[in-house]
Amino acid sequence: MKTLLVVDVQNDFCPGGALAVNRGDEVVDFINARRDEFPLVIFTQDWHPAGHASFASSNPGTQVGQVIQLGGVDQIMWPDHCVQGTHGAEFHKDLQVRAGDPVFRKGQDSAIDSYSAFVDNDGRLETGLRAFLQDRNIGLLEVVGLATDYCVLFSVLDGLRFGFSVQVNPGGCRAVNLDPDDEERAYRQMRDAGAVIV
Ligand code: VGL
Ligand code: ZN
Repeated sequence: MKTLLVVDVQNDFCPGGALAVNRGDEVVDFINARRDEFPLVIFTQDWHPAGHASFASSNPGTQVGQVIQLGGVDQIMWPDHCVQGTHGAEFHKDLQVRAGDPVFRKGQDSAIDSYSAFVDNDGRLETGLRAFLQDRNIGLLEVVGLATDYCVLFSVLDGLRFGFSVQVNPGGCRAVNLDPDDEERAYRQMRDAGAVIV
């Protein structure tokens, strides 16, 4: 049984949002149109407490886009985004999230970022997604969402690392592209790690 994993299709990653992904809103119709092909659709939300350590505003003297060390790992400084309970953290209003669809929230530890839907960036705390999938004998994921070069990328790499078969559907993904080559590099990394780009 193939499960659709929809990563971070939230207002702040869409045009007009705090960390807007170019044409990020285009994934909404694509995902809505495909969701009925899947018996199970799982959503994630980037879900930061105010003052989260990944925000430039929480690290005086830093600028958005700068890389600092946080808990022993590289951390890009982001604008404040997806703060718990704010409009920016809500799903895009047209995204079909139905009653009963599981939602996993990540990035809730104020001290460490979490790009992956599975585990924090320092590899310690899991979101529960791995156990959820294993308990239901789900071995195959199709991943879509925002952004290709961060949360989609790391979710895919962790999914593979945890033994799942992972497909990525570019029609349902858009990239931040801090560097214009980031999207292409992300697809290459995912393919090299064993993902199938459909
Ligand atoms: C993301 C940057 C910071 C993402 C989340 O969802 O791709 N990117 N936080
Ligand atoms: Zn974030």
